[in-house]
Amino acid sequence: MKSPAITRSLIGIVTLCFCVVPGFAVDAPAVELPDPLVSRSGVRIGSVAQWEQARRPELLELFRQHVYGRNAVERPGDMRFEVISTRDAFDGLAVRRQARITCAGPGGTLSFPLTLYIPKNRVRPLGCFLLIVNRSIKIVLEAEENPQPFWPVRDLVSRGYATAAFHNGDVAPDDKTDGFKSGVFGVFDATPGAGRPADAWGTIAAWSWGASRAIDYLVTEPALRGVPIAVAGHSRGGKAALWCGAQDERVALTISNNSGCSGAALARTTRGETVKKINTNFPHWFARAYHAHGDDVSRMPVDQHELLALLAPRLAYVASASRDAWADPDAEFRACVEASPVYRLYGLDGPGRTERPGAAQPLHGGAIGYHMRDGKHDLTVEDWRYYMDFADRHWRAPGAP
Ligand code: GTR
Repeated sequence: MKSPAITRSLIGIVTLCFCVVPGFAVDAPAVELPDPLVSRSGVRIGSVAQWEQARRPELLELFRQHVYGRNAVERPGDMRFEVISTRDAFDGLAVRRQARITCAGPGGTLSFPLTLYIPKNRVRPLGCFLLIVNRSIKIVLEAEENPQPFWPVRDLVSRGYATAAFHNGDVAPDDKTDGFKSGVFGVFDATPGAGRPADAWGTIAAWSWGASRAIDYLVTEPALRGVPIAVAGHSRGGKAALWCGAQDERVALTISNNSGCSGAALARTTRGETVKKINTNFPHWFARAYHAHGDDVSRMPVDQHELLALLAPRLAYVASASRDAWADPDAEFRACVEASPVYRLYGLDGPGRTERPGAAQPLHGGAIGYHMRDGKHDLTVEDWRYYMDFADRHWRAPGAP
């Protein structure tokens, strides 16, 4: 527990941040946020070693216990990859590989497809964007003949990036009536259905797990050797991308597109979707323990800026949309600001300023990228351009083509 003195000084600091920092709306609620650099026992974290050895594992564990749940399995012992087909795509701009990832567990077998495009215009791709697709599966299946802005593969490979995608429903169904019987739950959960522990993993964690299994395959692909991997997701897919990046340190850049509540948006300050609403509408997304926090989020031992902090010192990117009040752009941006002290431990900057920029003013100078896109809740070509600009800045060697 925090001592009263620490609590008082935290209130002071947070109040100062919320009321004095220019650009923060004065009507923003003056709430106390948990400090990513103060451990549960009240120890102030002042070094990378303390962060990595004590506080980071503590926060990961708190997110498991209280929010996303504990995975029933990490990398399964019995897992195999098959390349089903390889051919040219986009008029020879890229090679398309169709892979299949198969895992076996006590409840049977889970097998899901992964579609990968590798650009042919470079010796080595600049990076590889792995997208968790939470909309129509046609986005993946018809990426060439009926391309959607949600996954603009031609744009990505034209700029020298590899990109891969899988459909979330192939790993675990987005279905509150399923009772955790299908997909990865049916294969690996020891106690399916009603007997699940309060910290058993929810569906968001299952999709994050799927992204990590996709990375298991991607790192075996010779054309991607040494290539940095980004994990991206939109909305519920963005929540899953963040939880994947927080746990899986192979992820060099984690992209949250309009992830909102239980993604990048601070639970304590949101004026959009709340913990209570999300658990009522999507009771299968999180650990059952998370439901208990709906009535008083101020008692949660974590908030979402600490999820972003778990990505440090790796790159992070949070994007909002101007007409997406449900995801609350202010609460998303403020989480970036409040995660920054952890990046500073590594000598890195967060988004680089404390005032949320307006539309079309991307912040790409620090280790946490941010932009506001004019428009509604969506993942668009404009968003992707900003993600590639940010990746170019960090991954393209100076002076290189
Ligand atoms: C909404 C949900 C959000 C977000 C969104 C989406 O209905 O309230 O948290 O996840 O769905 O995934 O598009």
